[in-house]
Amino acid sequence: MTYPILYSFRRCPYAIRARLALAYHAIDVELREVFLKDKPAHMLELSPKGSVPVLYTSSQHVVDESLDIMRWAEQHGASGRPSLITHDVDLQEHLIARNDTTFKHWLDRYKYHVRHTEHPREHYQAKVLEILQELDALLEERDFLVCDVPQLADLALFPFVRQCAFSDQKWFFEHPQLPHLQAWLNSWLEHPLFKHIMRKFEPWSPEDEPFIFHMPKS
Ligand SMILES: N[C@@H](CCC(=O)N[C@@H](CS)C(=O)NCC(=O)O)C(=O)O
Repeated sequence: MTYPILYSFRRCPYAIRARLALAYHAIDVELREVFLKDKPAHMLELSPKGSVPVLYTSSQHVVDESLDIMRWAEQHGASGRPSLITHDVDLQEHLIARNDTTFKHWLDRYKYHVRHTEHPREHYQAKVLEILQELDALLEERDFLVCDVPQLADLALFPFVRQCAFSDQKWFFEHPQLPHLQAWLNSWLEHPLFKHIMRKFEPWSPEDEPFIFHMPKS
């Protein structure tokens, strides 16, 4: 049996969302952990832009955008779990697009404020807070961002909210205006699928035996 190959980097939020979607749909992959400073030649042949994650499917298609990998997983699921695209697609698209543009922009400046001296750290923190508060307001009404069951938007945003929270855990987890988002983040951090996909692996090299990363089947 041939498995799709996934070039991934454990801590990358884009790779985390891709691995989460693959795990949710119980799709086993040949995992190749990438050392970003020394990217494998095969990965660069497949996708010269050089970002992770990259999925090389068993039918030899290259999927090199994390959201496309998530959508590919929707089509190739083996878990019998419900689709992640059943509710309010417009809201999901809006949340994901804003996450990947505006939120990511301010998150990078908040995390690396030492390099972005145009504004003090508090300015960047206030910018991320505006969006975090909007997410919190959504969660006041329901268990997940879009409805009462997990959707693609939850999996897609979670690694970025996690990164933001971990930039200053005390500030995030004690912030009085983010109670619902704190609970939502905690439930993802404790989720067995997240724990599974965050296992640590050595960077792959071409001499290695294929490592098949099996996803939980129920
Ligand atoms: N739009 C891409 C972004 C992926 C991305 O930027 N990944 C980062 C790691 S978190 C990367 O590979 N950067 C290239 C590098 O660091 O050399 C996606 O959604 O897959």
